[in-house]
Amino acid sequence: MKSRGFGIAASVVLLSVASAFAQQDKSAQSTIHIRDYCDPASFNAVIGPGTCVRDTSDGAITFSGFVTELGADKSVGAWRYAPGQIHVSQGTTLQLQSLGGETHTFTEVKRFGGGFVDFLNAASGNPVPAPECAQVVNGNLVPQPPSDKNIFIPAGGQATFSLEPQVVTRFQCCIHPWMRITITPKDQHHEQVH
Ligand SMILES: [Cu+2]
Repeated sequence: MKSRGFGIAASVVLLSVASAFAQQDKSAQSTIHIRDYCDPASFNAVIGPGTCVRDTSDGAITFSGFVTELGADKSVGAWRYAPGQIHVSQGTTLQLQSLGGETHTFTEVKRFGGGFVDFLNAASGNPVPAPECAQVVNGNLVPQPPSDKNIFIPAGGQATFSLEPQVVTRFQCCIHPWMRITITPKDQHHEQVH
């Protein structure tokens, strides 16, 4: 009798664990789109072949248009993570999907900063690189190698990122430093503080 009672209790525990997992599963994925609007002809002519690979049937921004907007705004709106801010449940996996034509990085940083391209850092007002993006060696920017927390995503590419629970995380592109996203846990207390 004793062992049967234990068996039932154990089954109940197992069932609630299973349903907790099922519940978590439902909200455990969040899709982040990585976007740009590069024009292959002009980007590849200026930066090099293969820099931009995309279908332009819904339009494109030329390299000179990109530079003009960057100069005026310190950012180019069409180069972005979408959304740029999310609240997630515990144990969420990010599904990263590039809808753009250039390579971007999805890099976890402690504080937002510049990336590893001098010109884009200067033009976007981020003179100091985030250390997770680049090291400065003899005055030159040396990109950090790809890793689990520094993911290089090619045009049209996909990747996943498992978030640590209960931690605010910040990600940026190490090429285009204005591409940023802040991810906040849903039950974070500081939401109620202000
Ligand atoms: Cu980028």
